Amino acid sequence: MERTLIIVKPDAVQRGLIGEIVARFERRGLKIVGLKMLQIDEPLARRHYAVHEGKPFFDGLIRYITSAPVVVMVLEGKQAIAVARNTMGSTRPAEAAPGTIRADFGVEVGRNLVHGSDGPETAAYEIDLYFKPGELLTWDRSADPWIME
Ligand code: DAT
Ligand code: MG
Repeated sequence: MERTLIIVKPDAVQRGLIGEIVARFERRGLKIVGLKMLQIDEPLARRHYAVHEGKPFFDGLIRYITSAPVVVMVLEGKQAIAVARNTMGSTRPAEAAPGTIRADFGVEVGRNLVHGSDGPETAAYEIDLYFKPGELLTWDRSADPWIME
């Protein structure tokens, strides 16, 4: 089992797409084990996007992610990181596959609606940024045998 950190970004919250986006991950079969709404402040944004520091889009990225509330959640499942990433679609919505969140709701890389961890180490780092261990739930979902063999 893997866990991944998802952020429903400020543009998606402002556009009233929280439910739509959460539903897509839920329907896919990923299990929600943590979920909350918050507004990311600049220090947290800088820690989250530390790997992008110094890139030309960094300042705009920090302004964007701190500009309004977000919904953060931890999803669990087999290959949860890859499954969440392909539910989201490519970083650039214009190049994302139809049916993905970024393609269905976005056009620009700077307003791409959703974040998902890109690997196991990143996921562990990012989950720790937003959730205390006690905020993540271990629970049996009755639909699990109908989603996973
Ligand atoms: P992803 O969010 O798909 O993991 P990433 O980690 O490469 O993509 O970049 C983080 C975010 O930074 C991305 O969601 C949008 C923004 N970004 C990336 N490349 C960019 C670029 N060339 N111009 C503007 N924003 C960019
Ligand atoms: Mg990334």
